[in-house]
Amino acid sequence: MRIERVVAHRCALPLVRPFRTSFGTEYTKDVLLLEVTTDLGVGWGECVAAPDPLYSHEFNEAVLLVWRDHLVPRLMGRDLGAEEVPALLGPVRGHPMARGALELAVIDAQLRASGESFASYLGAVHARIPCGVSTGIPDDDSIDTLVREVDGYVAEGYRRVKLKIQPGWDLEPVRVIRERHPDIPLQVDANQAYSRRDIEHLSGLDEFDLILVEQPIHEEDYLGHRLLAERMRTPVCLDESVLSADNAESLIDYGACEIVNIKAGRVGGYLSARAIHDMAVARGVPVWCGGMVETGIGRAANVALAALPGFTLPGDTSASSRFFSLDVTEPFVMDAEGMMTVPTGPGLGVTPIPEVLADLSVGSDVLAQR
Ligand code: NPG
Repeated sequence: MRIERVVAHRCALPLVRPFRTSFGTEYTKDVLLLEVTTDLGVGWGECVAAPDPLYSHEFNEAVLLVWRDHLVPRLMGRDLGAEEVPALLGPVRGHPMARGALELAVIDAQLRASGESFASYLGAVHARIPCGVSTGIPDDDSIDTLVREVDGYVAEGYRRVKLKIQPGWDLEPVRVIRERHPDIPLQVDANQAYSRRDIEHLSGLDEFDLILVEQPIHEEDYLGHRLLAERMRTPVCLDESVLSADNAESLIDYGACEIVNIKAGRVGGYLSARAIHDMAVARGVPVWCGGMVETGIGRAANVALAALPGFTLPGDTSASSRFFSLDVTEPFVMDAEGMMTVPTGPGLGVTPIPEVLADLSVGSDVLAQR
């Protein structure tokens, strides 16, 4: 397969409600969709970077530059298969979200041409996956607002709820939600908002029967997470700290985490994500599929990944309607049982709807052309 043209589409999707975390608030989803045209056909990828480097160091303008000057040139002008992409991009350090999106688009092009689905290519074993939902911190800091939002998700049928926490917004909101929904599988995510000094305080979460506490402490503080894991009954899960299969294995062996959140963008793509999954399965460590407010392109890929056998916990794999009234693809829908169907069509099984893409696009850049 030869790459002939690479175009980045800059899109802005209004969110149905602001999404607030300990690192910022998003009102729109400003996303880069990558269209790779090859001699076999087109493939799509989605980059999970944001406009600002708040969740990680990556951000959209930097991604465009890294694609154009460092990553795409390594793939142009050669006959390649998708499996060669990680090695070809390997010499470039860092920028996992940029490389993951490019890899995804190349895989998609290859699979569309061969007729195989992305799920089958990854080794998926489930036709449907359970849907979890992530709730932001309410804009008005009101527990009543959180309660209304969570009640709505539970009524819709979500199988698991994740609450965002930060200092000053933790034990109380979690207590209220737990009392209203005694049986709902519940977990919390701090996005690194705490430190080792908060271990005793965080242990107060133990009484709420949570599935896990996600990335409570700074991503580089492995000892802090280990000390917390030793102190808490609730399993400690890592997100931002996990960058590759090797580092995930180290973190598990070190005792810094008992569960792993796998986000393909954060770890450099779906092949790396699958390698982390395989390592975790071999060690009996549960994994789940994280979300980064993806459009239908990234959501399709996540749903396929979440259908691998080791994804034993529900992921942040909500319906498109959780974030968007208008998605770039056909929307992903949750059924009455709180499940979502894994796409079976060639490649990702979905493509941007041209008119919708045109409506949501705020510009595009031709990054390479032969
Ligand atoms: O369901 O797609 C989703 C969002 C899940 O909470 C979620 N993602 O820290 O995990 C996170 C958070 C996030 C969103 C991080 C956007 C970065 C960007």
